[in-house]
Amino acid sequence: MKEQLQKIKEETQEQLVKLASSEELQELKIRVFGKKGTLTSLQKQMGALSAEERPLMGQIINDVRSQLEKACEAKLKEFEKQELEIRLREERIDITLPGYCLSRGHQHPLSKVIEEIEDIFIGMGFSIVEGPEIETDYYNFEALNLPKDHPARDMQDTFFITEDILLRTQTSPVQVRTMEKLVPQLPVKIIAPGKVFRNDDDATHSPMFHQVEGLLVDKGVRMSDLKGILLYFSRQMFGESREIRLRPSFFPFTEPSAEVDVSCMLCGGTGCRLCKGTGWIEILGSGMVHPRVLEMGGYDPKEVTGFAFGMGVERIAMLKYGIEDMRLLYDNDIRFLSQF
Ligand code: 2NL
Repeated sequence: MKEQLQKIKEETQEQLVKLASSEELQELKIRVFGKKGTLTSLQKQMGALSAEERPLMGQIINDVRSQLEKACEAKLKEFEKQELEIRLREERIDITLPGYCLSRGHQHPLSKVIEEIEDIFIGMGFSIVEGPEIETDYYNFEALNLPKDHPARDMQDTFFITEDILLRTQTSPVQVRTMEKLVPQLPVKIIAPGKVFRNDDDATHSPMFHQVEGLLVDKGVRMSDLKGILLYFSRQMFGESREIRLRPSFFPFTEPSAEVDVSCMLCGGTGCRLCKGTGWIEILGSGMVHPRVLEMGGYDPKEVTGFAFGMGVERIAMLKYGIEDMRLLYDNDIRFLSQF
């Protein structure tokens, strides 16, 4: 038995040296100390020994067992250290590597233009007001002096939801609502930006587009105030050297009415493809608020006067950035949008 024990000890020590991993060590431990392991089997044979031999043999086997266990333990520590070193080497994070470039989002060109317009008018003391996109016939037409038989009320231009409810065709209803709220306070000095809806869709029209309207109501407001404010706006928006001109026009909600041209931002007024040789580009519609509209807002047209104007944001954005096709503003092609 002693010889057998010696053999187990030597074999185990030999194998221990050759081990390549902690998994192999685990297998070896099972082969030696396991239920059917070599050392365990030897201990089981002790029953065949005499009563005198048994304690002595037991002692020797236990000594060998504890020696081998210690050796295994040492080997395990060695493997663990090795494996940790490998992992540290393989998983090391190089904090000097450059980071990934995150692509930052940015504003849509239309949002930028709306904010720019707002900022210019905020600088002149105007407040920003917003209102519902779904409106009543009253606020969208009636209160703006659009008689029942006016062509602008036609089904062809307006998205009706019911006979009395519709998608607003301009942001003027917001301004009427604001007058109602503020009356008799003065001045009413507001900018109303937002989405508007008209029933047409082609290369130059979208069924939804954006408008910014402005309204100033106070005692003694004159056409020259309108012209001064629009000249300042045009120069802020399109450059200090711009000039403007007012052309007589017609809107049901203003009298007199004027369309406003700005000297061409491409050629400076000498005539080019953009201004079709005229040197001027139309940017907005305006006028003195019609007395009936003031009345509908609750103000007395004998006491106060006002001017108003409205511009299409898409048109302003296209002129400012030289965009040729309005549909580019709605296609959401990031290659186009990221240029602004
Ligand atoms: C255009 C012309 C315009 C107005 C809008 C307005 C609003 C009130 C009273 C009177 Cl509450 N007028 N708005 C006035 C003149 C022109 O828009 O071509 N827009 C794109």
